[in-house]
Amino acid sequence: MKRLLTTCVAALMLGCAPSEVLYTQRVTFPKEATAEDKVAMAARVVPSAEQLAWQRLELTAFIHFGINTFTDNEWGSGLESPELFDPTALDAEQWVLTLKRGGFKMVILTAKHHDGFCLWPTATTPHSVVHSPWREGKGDVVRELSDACKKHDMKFGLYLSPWDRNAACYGDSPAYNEFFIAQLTELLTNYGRVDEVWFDGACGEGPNGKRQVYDWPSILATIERLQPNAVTAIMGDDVRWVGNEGGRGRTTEWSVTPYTPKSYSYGAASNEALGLEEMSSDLGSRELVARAEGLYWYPSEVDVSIRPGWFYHASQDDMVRPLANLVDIYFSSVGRNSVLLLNIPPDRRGLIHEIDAERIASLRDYLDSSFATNFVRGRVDYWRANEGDSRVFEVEEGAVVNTLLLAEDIERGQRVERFAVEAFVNGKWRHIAEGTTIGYKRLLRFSDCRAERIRITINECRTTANIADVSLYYAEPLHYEGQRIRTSDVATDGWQTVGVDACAAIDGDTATAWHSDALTPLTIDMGITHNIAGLCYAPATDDATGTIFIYNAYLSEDGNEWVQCVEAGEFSNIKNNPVPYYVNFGQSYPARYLRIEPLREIDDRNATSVGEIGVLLPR
Ligand code: FUL
Repeated sequence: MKRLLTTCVAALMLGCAPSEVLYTQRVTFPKEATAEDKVAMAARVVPSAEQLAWQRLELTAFIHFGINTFTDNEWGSGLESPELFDPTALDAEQWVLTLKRGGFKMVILTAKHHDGFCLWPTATTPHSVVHSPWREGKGDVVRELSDACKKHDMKFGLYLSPWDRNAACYGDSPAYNEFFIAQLTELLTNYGRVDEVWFDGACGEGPNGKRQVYDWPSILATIERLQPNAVTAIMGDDVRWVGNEGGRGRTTEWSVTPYTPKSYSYGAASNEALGLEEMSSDLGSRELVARAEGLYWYPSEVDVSIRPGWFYHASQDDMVRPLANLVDIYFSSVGRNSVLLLNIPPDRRGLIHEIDAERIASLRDYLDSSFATNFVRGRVDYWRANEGDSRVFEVEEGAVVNTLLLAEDIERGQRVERFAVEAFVNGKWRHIAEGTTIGYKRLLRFSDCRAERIRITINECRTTANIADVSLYYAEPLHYEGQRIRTSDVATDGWQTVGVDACAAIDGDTATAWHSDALTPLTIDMGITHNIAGLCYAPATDDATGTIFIYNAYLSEDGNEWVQCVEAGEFSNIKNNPVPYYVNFGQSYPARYLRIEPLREIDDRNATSVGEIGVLLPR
């Protein structure tokens, strides 16, 4: 975490204009600054040393592991018994070695998720591994993972959920702040070096829930005191959430942005004044910079899971992302000026599942072979490029290329706003690609091309740009036919909806959806009786309005007498991660009819939508 340096740092650096002034991590505009002045200053905001080291990791891994692994939930209620936590073969070295094989440089563990269960023997609450049967209550997952990281030279980070559904003091703001800081202090004191601290912004309390006012200045000061080299993510001020959990960075991704960290006292007001949210498509254009009062180096982190859920669910073993999808995610995260934070959740044994392990190893092999040979001949940099400048690069004779890598020297700021790429083929220049921002790294894919030369033109930039890398590669095209998403174990042909016309909810296609402008129950008649052990709910993909958050579910054999199989169930993280949810009832029931009754919509709107609803059979 780099402190808020309000002062500017004069830097005399190789290749820089002698008087070039750089602003580390933050700049506040003088009152009289014009739009042009602001853009010129934007070009000189640079990362802190910690942010730069973090950016260079490129591939980092999340480990979501905890009580949810044993209850099959995505968000625990906080009422789970610690007795449930009992991995049979936990081996943190297997995690680290598997991730190393995949090329990951850091691993971030959910030391505490929203359910409040602590994976280390904390003195702050009995709700921890101490009261679990695992290693007879003497185990410590944080210790085992930090030891494995040290042994195998892997960086180590911690996720500590601010929202805590178990802590009795949550909502009593001073008491919980003290409790939270005590937990943080244990984690940052007892396990050696910590490189990233991840504070999730999620909170599902709803309008009548507990309201906690976090003491962010004290929380961030604790990290600064105990782990000054760590970056703080999401609610912290070093690393910004990209704004989705689907693996997508923006094609225009500015690390220099007026978007203010939410943990700052003035963050909410400043973002509101500019109309900014983490999800906004524009976080750094000239227009925005002109309206801002200051800027931050606040780079994007793309967090996404290798499976639909963040926690391991055996029912998702056949939904591990295929290689082609992981490669697309790599190109749309690392290749779009972001760090990829890929979640690989250990199973109930406490091991990374064989399928996930194989998948990340093949990702590594694919990336290694794709980026093994750079076909640009001679110098591969382009220093001091001004607006409108072009430079030609020679390509190895006979090489077929389809991937371009560009990188700015971000130690001198992020400057390029628009560029074009041409290839000289058969005696003619051909336009092959174009883009907006570059930043730390930009990867562009284009059709196979036997270029003799390529020409890079910087069409627009904030000031003289410094391109540190221009490389060309050949990456084997992969065919991705889309992941098969199973939403029902029973074929839905012949099903009907009762009372409402909602065939889009049972047509076997998650891309079509049924929408209602009220909290409307949906009843399905499956035509014949099956033994039903669970349900699947896929949210609408065309419009999130109406996505169910809390619901009841009922089954019936005859459509008159109903058994309630879920009471106030929760599709926990569906707002951030709108994927199909699979709910096991814990027992099976003979039923011909299924009814889902929405109780709360994700944003408390009076609406319901269903992309697809299906049933699960006993396994
Ligand atoms: C979200 C959480 O609610 C999910 O459970 C997960 O931890 C993800 C990384 O962040 O906001």
